Amino acid sequence: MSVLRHADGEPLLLSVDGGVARLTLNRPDKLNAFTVGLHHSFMQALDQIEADSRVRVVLITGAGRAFCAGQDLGERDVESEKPLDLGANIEAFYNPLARRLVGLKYPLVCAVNGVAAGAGANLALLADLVLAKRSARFIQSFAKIGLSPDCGGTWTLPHLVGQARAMGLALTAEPIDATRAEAWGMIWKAVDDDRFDTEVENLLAALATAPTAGLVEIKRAIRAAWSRTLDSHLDHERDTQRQLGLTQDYREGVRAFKAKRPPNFIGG
Ligand code: T3D
Repeated sequence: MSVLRHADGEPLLLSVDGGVARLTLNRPDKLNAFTVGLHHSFMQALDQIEADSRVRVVLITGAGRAFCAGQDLGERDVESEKPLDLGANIEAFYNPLARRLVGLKYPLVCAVNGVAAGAGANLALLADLVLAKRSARFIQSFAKIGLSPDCGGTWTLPHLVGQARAMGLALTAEPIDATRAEAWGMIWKAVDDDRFDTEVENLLAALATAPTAGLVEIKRAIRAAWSRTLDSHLDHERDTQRQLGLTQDYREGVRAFKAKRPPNFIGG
């Protein structure tokens, strides 16, 4: 395993092994809440991941009992008379982060190992696949502190669960547990706590040995669908299939099927 950065006190850990880039939010005492330092580390880690040709899938998870409690409120001096420009923080950190995560070429998996609140909840909802421990909760905490969801939450929530449920979650800040989040289509799977690590590893191993070029096009097409008509999307699907039909992995997949043997995909 190659550990690119892994030092005590680092707010974010990154390792790359077996095609999987693992990002671990690492401020467990503060439930992995976002600080400026964590944001900077995140951007550097994404630079490293994007430059690493070994990577075929990206994982984000949290250290300790939480996934992420959103913005570290300790960084906000609400006693000072000086006005706070939260928009500047969103512009500098959360929006670039959201855009980079959504734009990642390879499948992005979030393993929600515990509570995900505020921007932490919405960070998870940007992933292509979200697995959550059954004991985990998602909380749109913003309404409790006079804010409105960020990190894409007012976009992802209605797309994922519909307006009524999005409104309910955001206006009340009621926690939703992982079982219900799965039932509502907000996440891919709620997994029993004792099976969670195994399920996450199985999923990562499957994605890291899958025909990567195909997965890249699948996520691109599904994400692009939100802003396209069916008619133009049919053209996109034709072009994608033409391109994928030229890959070694397509030939390998069909050969393996015909030979009744497991495929050995190279990723392109
Ligand atoms: O400011 C901007 O830039 C705008 C952008 C905003 C984005 C946002 O994310 S706004 C929303 C911010 N997040 C929240 O409002 C969530 C606050 N946290 C909570 O509501 C609860 O902690 C949880 C429901 C997430 C978990 O509750 P519980 O009972 O399991 O844990 P706890 O005891 O509340 O927290 C444990 C520790 O983590 C505690 O520290 P301590 O007392 O042991 O030293 C707590 O203060 C700390 N912690 C939890 N969340 C945050 C935090 N510290 C700083 N910021 C946090 N967000």
